[in-house]
Amino acid sequence: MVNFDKTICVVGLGYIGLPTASLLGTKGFKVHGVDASKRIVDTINQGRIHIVEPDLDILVKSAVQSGNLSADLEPKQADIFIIAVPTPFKANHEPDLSYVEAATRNIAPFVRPGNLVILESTSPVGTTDGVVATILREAGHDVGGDVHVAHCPERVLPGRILTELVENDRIVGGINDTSTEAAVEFYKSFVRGEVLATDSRTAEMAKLTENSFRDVNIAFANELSLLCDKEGINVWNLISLANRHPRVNILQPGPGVGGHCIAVDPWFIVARNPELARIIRTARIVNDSKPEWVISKVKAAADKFKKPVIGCLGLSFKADVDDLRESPSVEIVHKLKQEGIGKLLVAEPNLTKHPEFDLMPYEEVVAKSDIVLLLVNHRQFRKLKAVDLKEKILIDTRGIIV
Ligand code: SAJ
Repeated sequence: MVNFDKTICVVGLGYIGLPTASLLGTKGFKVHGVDASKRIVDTINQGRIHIVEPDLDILVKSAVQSGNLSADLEPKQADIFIIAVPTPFKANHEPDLSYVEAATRNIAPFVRPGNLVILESTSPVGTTDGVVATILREAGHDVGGDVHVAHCPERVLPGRILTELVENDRIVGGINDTSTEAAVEFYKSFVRGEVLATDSRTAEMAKLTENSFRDVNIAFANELSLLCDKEGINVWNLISLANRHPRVNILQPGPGVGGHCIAVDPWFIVARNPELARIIRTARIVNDSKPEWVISKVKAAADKFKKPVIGCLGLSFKADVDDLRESPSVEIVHKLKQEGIGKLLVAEPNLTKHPEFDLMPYEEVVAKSDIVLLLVNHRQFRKLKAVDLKEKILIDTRGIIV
C-alpha cells in the first residue's frame, strides 16, 4: 500500500498544474508547487495568479492562506509527485519531451520508497515508462517495486478547469498493476467522476485519441465552410440543419484550431506512425490551412478600399480565455500586418497589453473600421448585431453575428 501522508509536489504551475495544486490544497493535502519561473512562484506565494481562469484566483488565495499551498523553484520530498509541464512539438512536428525529462530529473533526488510519481502532461505513447520511469530507474529507484509510476492525462477544458478537474472521469494507467492501483486510489480521493484503470500506454493513447477526434471533427466543419463559401450557402445554418439528424453532430468551423492541445497532440500520433495516421494528419493540415483562407478573404475585401481600416476582434485561441498559444487569430493578424494589408485595429478584451499589437476597446475598433474581422467568439462580441455593422464589410469567422 502506498503511504498517503498527504504531501504532494506538483511540478509545473501552469494551466493544469496550478488548478490541480490549489484544488488539492483546498482538499486538505499539503502541496508544494514547483515552477522554473520566479515571477510565477512569487505571484502564487502572494495568493495571486498569472493566468485567466474562472474562480482560480479564489481557490489559489484560499489554498495559500490556509498554508496548504506554497510555491518554490525547487522540489522537495513528498508522498506524491505530479508532473504537469508542457509537451510542445518541435519545428518538424516531433514531440519535445525536454520539459518532462527535466522535471523527472529534478524530482529524482527527492523520491523515496513508497512514493507515487504521476505524469499528467499529454505525452506520446511510451513516455511514462520510456522517459519518466527510465530516468527514475537510472537514478537508482526501484520503479515498479516500491516506487509507483503512472500516467493520468489531464482532460480539463480551459474556461471550465475547476469544474472539470473534479467532475470529469479520469483515465489512470500505471507502468504495472501496483502503480495503477496506487494512482487510482489517489484520484478517487478528490475526483467525483469515475476513475478508470488501464495501463500507461493505453492512457497515453486515450488522451491523444480524444484530442485527435476533436481535431478531425473540426477539420470536417472547416472543410464544409470552404465548400459552402464556394456554393453560396451559410455554413452555420447548414450545420444546424444537418445536426437535427439524430446521429449527426458536426462541430463549428472557425479561423483555425489553436491552443496547446488540439493543435499539438495529434502530431504525437502522426510522429510515431506517419504511414498509418492518414486522416489524423490530413485534419491537422486542413485546420492549419484555415488561417490562410481567412487572410485571402480579408485581402479580397481590402481591395475594395483605398486605405482600408481593418478591425480585428479577438486574439486568443478560443472564447473567453487569455491564452494565445498556437492561436490562429494571432497568426492571421500578424500576417496581415506583415503583408501591410490595411490599417489594423485590434481588440482583445481578456488582455491589457500585447507585445506586437496596441489593443483598443472593441467598441472603438468596430466604430473606426471599414472591415470588421471577427476572430474569436468572446462573450463581449456576441452583443454585436449585423444591423449595426451594415455600413461595413463583416468577415465573421465564427458565425456569431446575426
Ligand atoms: N474549435 C473550433 N470549433 C469547434 C470547437 C473548437 O474551431 O467546434 C477550436 C477552438 O476555437 C480552439 C480549438 O478548436 O481554437 C480548441 O478548442 P477546444 O475548446 O476544442 O479545446 P481545448 O484545446 O481548449 O481543450 C481540449 C479539450 N479536449 C477535448 O475536448 C477532447 C480538453 O478536454 C483537453 O483537456 C484539452 O484539450 C487538453 O489539455 O488536452
